[in-house]
Amino acid sequence: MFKKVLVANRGEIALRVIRACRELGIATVAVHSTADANALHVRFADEAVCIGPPPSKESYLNVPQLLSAAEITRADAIHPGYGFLSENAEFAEVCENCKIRFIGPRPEMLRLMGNKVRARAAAREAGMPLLPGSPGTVKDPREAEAFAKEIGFPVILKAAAGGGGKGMKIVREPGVLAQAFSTAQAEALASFNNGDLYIERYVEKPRHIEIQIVADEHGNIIHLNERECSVQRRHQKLIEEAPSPALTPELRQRMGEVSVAAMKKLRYNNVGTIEYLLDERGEFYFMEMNTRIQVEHPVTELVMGVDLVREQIRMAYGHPLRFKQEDVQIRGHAIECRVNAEDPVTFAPWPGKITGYSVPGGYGVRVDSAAYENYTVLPHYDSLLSKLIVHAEDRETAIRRMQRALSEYVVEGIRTNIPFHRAALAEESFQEGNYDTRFVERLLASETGSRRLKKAVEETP
Ligand code: MV4
Repeated sequence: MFKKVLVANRGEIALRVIRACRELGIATVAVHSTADANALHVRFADEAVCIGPPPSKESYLNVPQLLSAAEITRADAIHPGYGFLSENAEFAEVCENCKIRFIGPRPEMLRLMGNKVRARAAAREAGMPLLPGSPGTVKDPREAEAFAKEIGFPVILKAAAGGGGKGMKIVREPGVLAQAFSTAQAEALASFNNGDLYIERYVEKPRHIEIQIVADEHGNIIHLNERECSVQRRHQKLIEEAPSPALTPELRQRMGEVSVAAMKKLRYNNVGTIEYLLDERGEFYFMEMNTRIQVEHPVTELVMGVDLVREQIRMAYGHPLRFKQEDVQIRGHAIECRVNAEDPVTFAPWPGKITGYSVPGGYGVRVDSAAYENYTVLPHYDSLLSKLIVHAEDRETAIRRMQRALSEYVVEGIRTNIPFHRAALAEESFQEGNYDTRFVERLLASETGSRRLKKAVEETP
């Protein structure tokens, strides 16, 4: 096994990786910015190296500093967590050139999935269903108009280098397509330094369903079923659950089988997630693939009984998968609420010092967090404070358990979105499992939703 892993991340995911390493008997190296000197990941690791000032560009994204830290401490692998350098093919390549194993897929795989046009073509060849759209990059507004005519309106323009919702433009009528093309191209160029666009039929009220893939270095590939991630605001997921209330056992099996067959064709390795849109007719379409461990991986861990980070590290070392598809099955239901340091009504980030802190616990409750009393939430990084995850025998019990856990959670000194979660879980559409990607928008616009949110804000100490 690896002797020492450097964790190129911070916050709860750095802790999550350090915990997995400790259980595997692997020594750990934390890296941190000057602002994170008192962070929990620094305290829980065996060693720590300061890699620069607070801005991510100069610390957690600083490749030379990270590699120096790995070399000085003689780490034999780097775990990138999520975000930061986790999907950066150049970083993965530099690691391998320095004889340090990158815990993730091969660099070519990161490169392939990082370009959404190439990923889409590869997905089609590998047999995954796609929405009607351009087979490659759309060069100019005239070509876009020709495709739109073929596909039919509404259509969506997406950036090849985008992903996670950045650089998308919905177009509902022919008259505004050329203008939308120019705007999307300019935005893509400014954000990603790549103005390439592609076009697809637009699905009005989709659900976001993603399939978890686990693939070893020997060609063994299985799926761990789906996560439902439709509760989002501005492409930031807020609540995830597994299994999805929208899937029948037949559809679940089909999505899993199509995904595994495609991953075998592409010779995918390590953990990954295939993101699908599910339309109102129950048809699913490949959107993109995430080549990293994801924030919401715990809901899969709880319902499938698999420690995903441990398996990820074992597979990166070269160990074969320890179970087959028929060995894993769904047990009960899990829900995750992302607790952010932000205003519960405006969603504006709310960094600051946590003056009082008490976490929920009890049967079926898991809290993945790097927060503690007197910890200061920094303005330099994302506002995820904690992931509150519950597991229960069925969905109704899981919702009740989450409501109970949310009511126990005390965070003083800063604002959090705990009141939002209380309002969301009280929604009839959520309780019925009858929601889509417009859920948050509808909650905030509705009389009952906004009243519940206001009440939850008042009732949250
Ligand atoms: C779409 C779509 C509708 N039709 N593509 C947003 C993130 C990116 N991964 C894909 N996204 C979408 N692509 C077509 N052809 C709607 C979205 C979308 C969305 C997807 C998943 C979860 C939340 C979303 C919120 C708005 C739009």
